[in-house]
Amino acid sequence: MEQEGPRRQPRVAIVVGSDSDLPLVREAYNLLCDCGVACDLRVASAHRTPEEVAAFARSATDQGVEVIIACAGLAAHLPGVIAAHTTLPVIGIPRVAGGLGGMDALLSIVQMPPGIPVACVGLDAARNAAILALSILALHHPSLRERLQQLRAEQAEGVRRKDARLNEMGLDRYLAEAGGKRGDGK
Ligand code: RP5
Repeated sequence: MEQEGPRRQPRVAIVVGSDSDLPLVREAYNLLCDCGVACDLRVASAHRTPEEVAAFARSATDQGVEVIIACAGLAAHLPGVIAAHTTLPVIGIPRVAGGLGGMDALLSIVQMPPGIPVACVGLDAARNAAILALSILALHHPSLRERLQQLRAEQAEGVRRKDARLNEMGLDRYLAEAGGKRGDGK
């Protein structure tokens, strides 16, 4: 028999290395809030405010946080440093910033040395970070499992709508109407 999940509200913390990362994580924040997840937002830098990062990560479990999303650009050690101070799952979002087009942040997050792993979504992939956090939370919060299924169903319906519209309008009219807005999966 399936076990009852905890009654408390699921909780995620989103940490950004700079306030310049905030526009990128807005979609993750909004999606999590829409799903009824309590979402703490912090600006804390692994190199500019290392003490705050460590204090946040060490206290996160006691604060009821179940998953941490950490976004940073350039030499993006924030997710790894947070993971060093907590056993909670940490999802890194490598942000495209600076002259290397995000490759620096991507490798900093994905290439964690053995022992302290972090999950890594694609470049700027804030929505995927939120969905992955929901999947982890859904292990103990059955209502989020249903919400994830609903999100997938809506996504699939969006693709079907586009397919029908394409076949109704033809390629040129479809592209003119879409005006470059493509690939959001909605
Ligand atoms: C990283 O450096 C931050 O996460 C940000 O993505 C990048 C640039 O920071 P700012 O110079 O905009 O504060 O630490």
